Amino acid sequence: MSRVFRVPVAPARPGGVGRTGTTERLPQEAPARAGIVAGIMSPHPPHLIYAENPPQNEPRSTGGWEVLRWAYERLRKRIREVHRPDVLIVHAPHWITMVGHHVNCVPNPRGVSVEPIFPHLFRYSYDFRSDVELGEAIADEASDLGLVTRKLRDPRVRVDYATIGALHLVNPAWDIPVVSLSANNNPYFYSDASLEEMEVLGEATRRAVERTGRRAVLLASNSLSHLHWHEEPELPEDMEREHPYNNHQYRWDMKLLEAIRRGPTAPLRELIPEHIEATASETKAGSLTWMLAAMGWPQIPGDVMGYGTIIGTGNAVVEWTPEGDRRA
Ligand code: 2X7
Ligand code: FE2
Repeated sequence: MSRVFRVPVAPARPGGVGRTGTTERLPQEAPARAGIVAGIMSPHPPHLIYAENPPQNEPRSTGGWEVLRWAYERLRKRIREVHRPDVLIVHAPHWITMVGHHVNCVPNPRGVSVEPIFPHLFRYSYDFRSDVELGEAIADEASDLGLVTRKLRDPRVRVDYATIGALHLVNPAWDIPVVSLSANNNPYFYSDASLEEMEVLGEATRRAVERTGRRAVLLASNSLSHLHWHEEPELPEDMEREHPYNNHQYRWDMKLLEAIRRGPTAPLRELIPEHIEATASETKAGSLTWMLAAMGWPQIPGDVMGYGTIIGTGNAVVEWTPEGDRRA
């Protein structure tokens, strides 16, 4: 059993991660380092899950958006074989809390998550374990640093589709415990109004991960350029209709992604708000800034594993590995 995780235990696969979050290492493996071992930009559009036809999602499809889904397939392998985290910490733009930063401290969230605009694509039954001890530690550290925070305890609150979407796409087995953070956001905020607070939330996250000795992977669950069609093709996965909303949006996504690929991350501090201003980017909700801040704005490039549009919005799967530990 992992030395840090304390929820009830279910059988674990050799060298893998058990249903309720236990991690069994193969005997020859070196002990895993604690801390934030990777940050992933993990976009959540419901189309990606719809296209995959997992058993948890009711609607059925004939596929679509393969290039992004193949990027997620490669990422899943890296999560299992290289990062091997105790916990996934996800910040998601569609759990909007107008007052304060909320942390889901419900031990076993379960229910059906429905995408309100695309309910015909996403009606997903979820059932997962929270790492409550770490969630509470993040909320406490954030509070100590001056943020308004709240620990969600009500199991009746439905988990939003951006949290479920990113978690499914990164780990469809759902066998790694989760900490889910809300986006303290307001549609009337200016484009970069909440980003400063995300630096603080990032710092609080890092402190809590280190204090509790977790090995954590962070997920920034956001799309990039965010203008999208208001009409859907009759077959939602008709790829003939899928392309960038316009070239301006696409060029700005490429500008951001080229800077990410070049590294280091520090210049992104200025570029992210400019990209938001130019493209109505979903990074406005702060997920990406939170994640990079938690990693201490590392001096490394990000690995852009894939990019594609979804109803015209820009989406990239990107991995940062702060230790520079890119085995396999
Ligand atoms: O939430 C989303 C998104 N971010 C992008 C595209 C389509 C649907 O939902
Ligand atoms: Fe979204």
